[in-house]
Amino acid sequence: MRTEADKIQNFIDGQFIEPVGGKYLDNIEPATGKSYSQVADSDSRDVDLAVVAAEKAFVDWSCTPAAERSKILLRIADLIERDLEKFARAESIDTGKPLSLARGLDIPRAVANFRFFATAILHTESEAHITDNVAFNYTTRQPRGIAGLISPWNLPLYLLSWKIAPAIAVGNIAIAKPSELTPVTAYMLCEIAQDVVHGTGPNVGAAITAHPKINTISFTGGTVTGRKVAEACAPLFKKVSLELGGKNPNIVFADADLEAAIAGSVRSSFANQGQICLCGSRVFAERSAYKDFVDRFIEKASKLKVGDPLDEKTEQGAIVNKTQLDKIKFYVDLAQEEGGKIALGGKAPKPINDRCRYGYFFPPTIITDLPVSCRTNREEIFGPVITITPFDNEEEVIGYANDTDYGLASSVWTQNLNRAHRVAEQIHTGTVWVNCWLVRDLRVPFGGMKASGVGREGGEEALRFFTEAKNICIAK
Ligand code: TXE
Repeated sequence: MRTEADKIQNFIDGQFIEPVGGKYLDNIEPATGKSYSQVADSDSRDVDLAVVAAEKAFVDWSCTPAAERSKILLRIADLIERDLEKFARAESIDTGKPLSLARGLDIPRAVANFRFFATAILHTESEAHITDNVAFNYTTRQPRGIAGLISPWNLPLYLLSWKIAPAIAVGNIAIAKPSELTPVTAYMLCEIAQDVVHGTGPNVGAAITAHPKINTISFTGGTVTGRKVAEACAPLFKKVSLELGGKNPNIVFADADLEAAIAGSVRSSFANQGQICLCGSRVFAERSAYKDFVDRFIEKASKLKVGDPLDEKTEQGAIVNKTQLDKIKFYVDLAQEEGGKIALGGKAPKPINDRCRYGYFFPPTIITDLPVSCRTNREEIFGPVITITPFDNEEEVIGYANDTDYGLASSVWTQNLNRAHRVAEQIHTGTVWVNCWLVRDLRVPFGGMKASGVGREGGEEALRFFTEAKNICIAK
């Protein structure tokens, strides 16, 4: 097993190799602000090499029986699980997330992703359609070929495995491009899996989206980058899945179980320092419960322990890099200019400890008294900064919830079942959670509406995305 201290090379055709240009980027540990390894700064020449290797590998892999492919994926899951602690530690160091979160969520979920798709391919059904006395149709689903998988830094192995597992399960070859900010666990995964080309988005990501032989692109990242990916793929008619940003509403009605709503909302606001696309960054509380909700929410959030990600008691780790930290600070300043009141947090904390003196930390921050349509309430901050706004009735809050370019996820807290259905029906998001947050069944469709993306991942949707349907029509 590779360790986090290694020089991170590309993995092509079953071997670790130097990037063609011989260049490397510093890999910074967010908790310390210091470089602790080097990552290949590849370019289109490395992508070309990966494509040549992928074309060769596709010949055998696409013909490997499903039961064999399934066994290999299950073995990958077992190996990650065997080294769970090593993967979790590497993920925590690389991203700044609390070790407990990497151990409890990121890595187990990567294992689950491989197991899920390993077994899913054993239970698919083929379609047949009989056209009266005229013809008999059957539909085959073949692997598409080479899939380019571009993933972000917030949940590195979790999101990469969410793409790799279905892509290879159905017989494609995957070329992965992990975020240059968090390359380590993908590097560790190379010991057991496919082609990985490391480097920046403009150099490697763009080369993948432009390569004519990579006909399938699955991308998770920011909306601005998503637009560039879509622009690059459209003229080449690539099949594209885009999972982009969110500005997710979290609606608390006065009839909710407030204890549960507060615990769930604090979690959805600040998990992974608010750096999950599904985090609920706009909280709306019904006016009759508003004051009680805000007071108790602040009390609970103020107890979250910001600390060294490697400390077992830490609940809030470091922000991924300086750029992201500066972005968070910018929005906190903007919120105040827009009339907002900082009810909690708002300033970088004193040094956590000696090791983390130069790390990128920011505490849970709550902003109240902002107009619903201001920039702070419309733009994705992607950090531990949320707003809380009162509302008077259902119709009003549905309007607020939908008043954004994004449409990824939402949460609704109420004990009134009819209301839950009514509101869920009218919110424009790909996922609506009622009285919960981040409950994920791997079989359900996952993705966003509007500027939050195109297409769906998960379960059957992913198997369909990574295959090409062909109908064969035979006259009777
Ligand atoms: O993400 P990028 P960044 C949001 C969040 C954050 C903002 C920017 O708001 O502040 O995006 O973060 C690769 N062609 N999210 O800049 O750039 C890149 O190398 C092809 C939300 O880190 O979108 C990385 O592997 N690929 C989000 C991946 O795209 C390109 C998670 C994502 O990076 C590319 C992360 C290009 N031209 C950020 N440019 C979520 N929804 O989960 C970059 N990349």
